[in-house]
Amino acid sequence: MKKSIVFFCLVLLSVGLYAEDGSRLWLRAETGQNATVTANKQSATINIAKQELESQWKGAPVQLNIINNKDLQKLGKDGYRITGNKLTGISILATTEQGLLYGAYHLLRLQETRSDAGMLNIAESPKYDLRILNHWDNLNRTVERGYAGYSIWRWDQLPEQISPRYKEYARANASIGINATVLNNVNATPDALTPEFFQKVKVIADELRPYHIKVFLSINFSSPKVLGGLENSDPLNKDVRKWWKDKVKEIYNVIPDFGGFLVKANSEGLPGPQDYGRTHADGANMLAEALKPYKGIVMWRAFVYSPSDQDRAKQAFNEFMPLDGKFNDNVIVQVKNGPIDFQPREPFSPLFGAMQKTPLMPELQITQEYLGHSKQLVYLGTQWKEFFESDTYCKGAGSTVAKTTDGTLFPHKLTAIAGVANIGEDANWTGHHFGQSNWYAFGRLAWNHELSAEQIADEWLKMTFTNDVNFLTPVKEIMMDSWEAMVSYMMPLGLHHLFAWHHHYGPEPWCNPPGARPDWLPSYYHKASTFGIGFDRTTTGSNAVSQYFPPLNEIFNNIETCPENLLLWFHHAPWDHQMRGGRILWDELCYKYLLGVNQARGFQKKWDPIENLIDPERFADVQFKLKVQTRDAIWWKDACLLYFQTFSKRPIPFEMERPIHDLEEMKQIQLNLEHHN
Ligand code: GCV
Repeated sequence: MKKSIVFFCLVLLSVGLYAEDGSRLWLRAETGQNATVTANKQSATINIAKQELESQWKGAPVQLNIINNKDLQKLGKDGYRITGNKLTGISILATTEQGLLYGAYHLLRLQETRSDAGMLNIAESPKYDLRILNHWDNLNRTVERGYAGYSIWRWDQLPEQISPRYKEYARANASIGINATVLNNVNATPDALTPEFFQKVKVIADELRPYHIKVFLSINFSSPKVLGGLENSDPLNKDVRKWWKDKVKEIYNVIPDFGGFLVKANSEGLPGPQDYGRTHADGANMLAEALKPYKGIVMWRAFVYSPSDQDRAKQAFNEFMPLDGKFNDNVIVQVKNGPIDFQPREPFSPLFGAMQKTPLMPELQITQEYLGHSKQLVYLGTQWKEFFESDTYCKGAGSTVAKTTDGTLFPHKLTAIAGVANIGEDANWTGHHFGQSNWYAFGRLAWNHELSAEQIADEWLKMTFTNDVNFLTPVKEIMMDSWEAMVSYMMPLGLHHLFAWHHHYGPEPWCNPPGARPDWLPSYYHKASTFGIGFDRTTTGSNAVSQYFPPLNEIFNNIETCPENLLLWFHHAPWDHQMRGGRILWDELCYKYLLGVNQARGFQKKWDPIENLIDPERFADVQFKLKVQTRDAIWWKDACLLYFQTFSKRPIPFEMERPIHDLEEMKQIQLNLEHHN
């Protein structure tokens, strides 16, 4: 009797211990190893590196040494060397404490991915100096375009109460090399600059500091007027300039290693220097001057457009190119990967490569605003690799976007990259278990954009789930195909912005509510007519192609040479346009939508057989979401094809699956997803 109770308790305990909610992310190594680890210096950061290794490393003793020699200096302040062998002993060497921390996480990653055998001789340094997350978290804890619950920043409890999540967040970021974070939404309120708020920020900064993560804030350009009671917020007004200097001093008194400001100005209705007839450079330089004595920086966003006759895709380039070279040296211009807005597929923004006298930092979107929210499995490593490897031709062939921003082609003082975070209070942090892979991939690519998307997926799967090859092979295939599949069932061939305007999840190519801004409506982008479909950005259209360097401008301009995956981005093509594979455009469009749907179905087929290889909780969660993904892929296909068919007036090719919905039925769907949440 007693024995059975003990057994029952043990079962309960093990279920409790191993219940899987995804909260441990990719940091699931066994603890309690008691490895021998020594260090030649002490600090909070080195102690973390030591403790991580002591509790997880299963090999011979590890030495952590700070050494200042030329070889290590070449690796920069975040770089490190790992030498030795897990059977005889390992040395991690760096010039700084953070170098040792990154080296420790590297060694543990090798162990967890079974790559730690043999003699190690590793030298690493990051491609970008600043690897920063942008949280679009509001002070009331809602998250703009966030799909993982409320903000992890508990502003209501701070500064008194400290959530254990802050440390876990810092640890996860440090483990992939992320070294900075912007805590609040770029759609910022002046309240983020009050003394009370700084006390809350200070507590978070104190929690993140040992993990070498710097804290930044987004600011509202009107703060001097709204918060300070000044007459205006004109950047050339000396009272305004003084207000910012005083404000910055106040921040640094509380947080001495504060990073600086992220600014969205004169964009989507937010205030900015243009309200006073000044330029973006005037605004950015005013803030840069205030931050300079403290080594703070300004990240000024180039995401600007306004409803006008000018193609939205051209506007940022036209506004920022004349300002090239006019920014202070502690300003960096933050540019979204594409010229519109994180669409499923965009060409790279033409500012990359063109703006040569100003450092630019790419902004990627980790949160899946336009890529299925946290309902769909879409691995973005492949999308970001396409972006990094795109050739701008600014200095001849091979001038990739990566090289224009990482200091290779233009040696600026600052190099940086930002990712819009997908993190929230959900137990699994990102809403979808596979959303974690995008957070992970952002960190790894920010460290080294030359890693392949496949290697990153492989690492993440091994650390997050299992090293079992029967799991890894099919699931890696799902991840590697997932982005392109989603492009196919949502917006193939360069189509973009076909979303319902308020929630950006489902299809509404017909969307046209009274009084809406034209440049927020799908018809502005797809321009479907009885003649054809697509946005004419050629020399005879909006001429956006001219913003790219030769020969790319000519390649994009010519319908015969334009890559077919961007055809309808650059061309308004007739429905019977002959595609390279032999089909006419309409048939190809039908084929692509169906291909995407079939791939989504394939993901379900690949997922189900791995049931016994991982825990039942995460298996079932992902299985359920893959069902939703396939269902919604069919919704996208039917809605778009039935709608575009009203223009093409052609049949769905007879050998292809027929729509299972009616257009009117599709138009009735109203998702109850909050705008901006
Ligand atoms: C933070 C898009 C999003 C907005 C976002 C904006 C931006 O328009 O829909 O929610 O606002 O981009 O990047 O500033």
